[in-house]
Amino acid sequence: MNLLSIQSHVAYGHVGNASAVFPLQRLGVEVWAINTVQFSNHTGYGAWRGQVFEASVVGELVEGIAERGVLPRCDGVLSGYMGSADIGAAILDAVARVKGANANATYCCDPVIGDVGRGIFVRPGIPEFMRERAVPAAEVITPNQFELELLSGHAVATLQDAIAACDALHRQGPKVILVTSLHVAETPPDRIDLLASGPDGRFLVRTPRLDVSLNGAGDAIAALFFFHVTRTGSTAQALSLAASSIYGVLERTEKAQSRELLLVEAQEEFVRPSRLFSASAI
Ligand code: PXL
Repeated sequence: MNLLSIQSHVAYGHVGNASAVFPLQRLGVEVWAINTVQFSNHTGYGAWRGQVFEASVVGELVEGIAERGVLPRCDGVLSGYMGSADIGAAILDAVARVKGANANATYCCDPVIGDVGRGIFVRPGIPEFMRERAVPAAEVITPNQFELELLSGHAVATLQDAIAACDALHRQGPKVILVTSLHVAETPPDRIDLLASGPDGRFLVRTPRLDVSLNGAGDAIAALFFFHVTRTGSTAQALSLAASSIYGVLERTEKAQSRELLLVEAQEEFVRPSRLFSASAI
């Protein structure tokens, strides 16, 4: 499988492409990585150095890849943290270009906007861009609970609310939705839910809640879910495998009390998760 991944990059630690690329490679994917920003570290530290790239860089790199004649072999595009709405537009141009070369290619948009507790952490214009342009262009989206609420305009307090919010987003285009972390009335305090909704149904995975405060887990889970759903065509299986792999990485990260995901140390989790959580139909 060949995937074009257009995301942020950090020199130190694991968010954006620095979180998504290695798990995909470990699973045998050829990743064509285009970086939208290059920062020293993720923005969750409060301070960072580096730059947001010009939007034209994305188009230029896609053009260079196209000149190699390989775009028809691109199976999908994955996007995450966009840096600016201009970059978002360049990403959608790249998606259109890939789909023009391979009609079977799909687009997975991780609508990175913010998180419960932290609020919005992207530049002004990005939330609107995600809602109005990126989500309608995507076959697969992977919002967290905060992003699900913001994109759908539905408050999500119960599982039924989450399902209604997903249905509202399905009506805008995406066939498959993964809600990467959900804590609703039904969720026991020591658990975390992941909800996936696709043509084969709606599924839930409930895992123990770990005591970690991290950035970048959503980026890795989006990449894993997109890979597995593309490979298997099964929303249920993709949810189970992506959730299990991330759980294994997070458990290892918690044990080590690391502030960054231990993606490299826990790499076996991508291939053979040490604990398999199966997805229940809901
Ligand atoms: O995990 C999302 C993300 C991606 N890219 C950068 C970030 C963050 C979250 O903090 O700072 C640069």
